[in-house]
Amino acid sequence: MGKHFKTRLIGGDKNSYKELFKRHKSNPILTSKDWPYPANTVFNPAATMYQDKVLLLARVEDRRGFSHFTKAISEDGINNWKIDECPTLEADPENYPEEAWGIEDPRITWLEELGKYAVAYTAYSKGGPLVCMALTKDFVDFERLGPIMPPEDKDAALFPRTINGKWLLIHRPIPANNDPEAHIWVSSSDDLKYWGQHHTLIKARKGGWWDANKVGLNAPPLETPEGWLILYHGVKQTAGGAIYRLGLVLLDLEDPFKVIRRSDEWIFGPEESYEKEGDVDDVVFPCGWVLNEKTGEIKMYYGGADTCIAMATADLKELLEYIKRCPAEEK
Ligand code: BMA
Repeated sequence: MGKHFKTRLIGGDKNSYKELFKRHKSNPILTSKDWPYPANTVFNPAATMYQDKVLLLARVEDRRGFSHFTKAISEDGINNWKIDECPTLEADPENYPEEAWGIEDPRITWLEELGKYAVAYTAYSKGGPLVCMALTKDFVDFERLGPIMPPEDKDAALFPRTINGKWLLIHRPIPANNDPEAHIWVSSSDDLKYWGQHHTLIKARKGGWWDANKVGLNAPPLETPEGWLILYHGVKQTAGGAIYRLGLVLLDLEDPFKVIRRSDEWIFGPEESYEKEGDVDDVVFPCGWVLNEKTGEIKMYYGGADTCIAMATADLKELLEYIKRCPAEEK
């Protein structure tokens, strides 16, 4: 039996893959039709628990093509969303010129040590996308820290606690030398504003791989007893366009600069019509997941085809069993 056959996802039938994440039957759970004001699309939401409810910070694109964030709160994370009547966090190009063409793809991390939530997001500057950060206690008032990574850089999220005295940020710079390869990096900081110790963490593969040439973080790192669970996307360029799919990585708990395991196969990809057809076809793009500590259920919130918001659930134990069977990262 080949090496790959030992680690692949096997489903109940001999010819089906196992579904680690199961789509909710009422997907898409939120679309622009649910919005209290006109919007082109709502997608790529950040997610966190806030006052025992699920809070999504959705990316909302207007008809200029610019994005802002609006929060939606629900008790069960599926129904009865209470959506802000107007944008929750808007680009402010007069004071923050890097936000000239909007703000995109937020990721929320609760920072127990500061008693605040950190929102890492992409600002679309005239010099290209870059990473910005804002802090908030209530998702009403936001304290902007400004740009923390220069262009081109996006897909950033903070680890929830300091490790060896440092804050850690995952992000994805794009090389400026026309090199098509974009890898996931990790950097450290004492104060959340000035970053260093830059290190390539997860490299895009090459050739025929589903995650060849371009990878990026999706949901913020999830702390588990086995290590930090990382959800990332790979972008495969095909004759029919790009396909955005998701994979898993496990990082060492006390040294997150070290990859322990990485899935060879994608674990989730565009299959349903709301993932395959929209403003950008063939995209599943989560920016957040929430774990129910009691049941071990993870709710992953994602954008479908850059147009709507969908949700899929997984069992943390199953994800860990799977990733622990995956190959150790080759050096
Ligand atoms: C990425 C990000 C996402 C988007 C995806 C597919 O580069 O900009 O916001 O969902 O492309 O268009």
